[in-house]
Amino acid sequence: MGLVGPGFIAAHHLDAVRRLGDVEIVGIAGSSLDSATRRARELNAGKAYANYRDLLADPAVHVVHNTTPNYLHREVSLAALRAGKHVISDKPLAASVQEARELYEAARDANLGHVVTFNYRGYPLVQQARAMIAKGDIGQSVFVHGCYLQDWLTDERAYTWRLDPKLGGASSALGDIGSHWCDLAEHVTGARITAVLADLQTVVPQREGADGTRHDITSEDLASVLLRFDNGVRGCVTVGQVLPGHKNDLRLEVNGRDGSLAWRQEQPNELWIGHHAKANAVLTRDPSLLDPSARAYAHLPAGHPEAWADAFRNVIADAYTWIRSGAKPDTKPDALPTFAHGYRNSLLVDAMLTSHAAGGVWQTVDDPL
Ligand code: SOE
Repeated sequence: MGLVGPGFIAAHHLDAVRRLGDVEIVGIAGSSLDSATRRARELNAGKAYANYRDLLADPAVHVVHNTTPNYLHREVSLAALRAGKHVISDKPLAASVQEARELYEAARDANLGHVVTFNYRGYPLVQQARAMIAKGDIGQSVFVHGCYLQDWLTDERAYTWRLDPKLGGASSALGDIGSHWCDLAEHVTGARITAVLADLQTVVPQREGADGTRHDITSEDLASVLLRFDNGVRGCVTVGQVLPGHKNDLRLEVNGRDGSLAWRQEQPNELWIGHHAKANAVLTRDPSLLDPSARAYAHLPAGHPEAWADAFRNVIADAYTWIRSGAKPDTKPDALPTFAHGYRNSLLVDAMLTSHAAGGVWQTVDDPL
């Protein structure tokens, strides 16, 4: 494999690949040979390329991990596909719906592996919830709700390229982490969001970069969204990155006519099971108690501190399983998120932005897939 964009999330991609133990890390490309050389040494990531095109030209590289900033996702992933490389891209797939559609169609037509790392699918108890809902354990789903709350942007001196529409795309909180929640909600329930009503806010309208530059912020750092799913299911989600005390607090709850399931990323080894006519229960990540699809992801003992990294590893493992099987539509592991899911996700976020821009009205979600 080769990696382009050796920033924050690159270390997690490389860690996940190392956990597989059977994928060679050939090298990395960054914004310059100097930065690639420094990061290749820091990350123990093979050789450094002067630019990503040199990496794509290397016949030893068969799979490209795209961990560049959002505005470079289209350019790098498209070039990689055209060079005949399988692509594993961090989310979001692209900085806009138009770019996401172009990448999805290029990947679909290229017969290559194309993955977007919606890594929260990789937790065993997320797959357990998916399996239980699919088996009818909680009856017909009625309500899907939750949140994804963080506080790393609370301080107005916190500034990142994600907040610059030219670099991060038009959305911030929704595109960065609301995307994870929406992907998980659809994946776990098997239902699809058909309409959204969004109320967005920029709590911190001005920020000061590390260099003292003042930035006017136009993207949302707080969002409340009503959801309508197909088959009549309703939902709501709150997403924010300026909420003190919440570090990486993704929560998903599904209420059915016969029971409820709730999972929190900050307590990933527990799945709460609610009942109206008998005692509630908490399922722990004990492989002997799990559905086979969940047990396959339970590599580490329950409560192990590396649950986040192990979940990331699971998605990357499925990606290489798919690539090694020829990356055909019928050989894709069920839980593996592809460019199709990345494109779908961009349509959801775009509909939320459109809903809010129209004053907070119900906005249907295009469903071309
Ligand atoms: C910042 O919000 C961030 O690093 C996201 O970009 C990741 O996708 C998420 O998994 C954790 O938080």
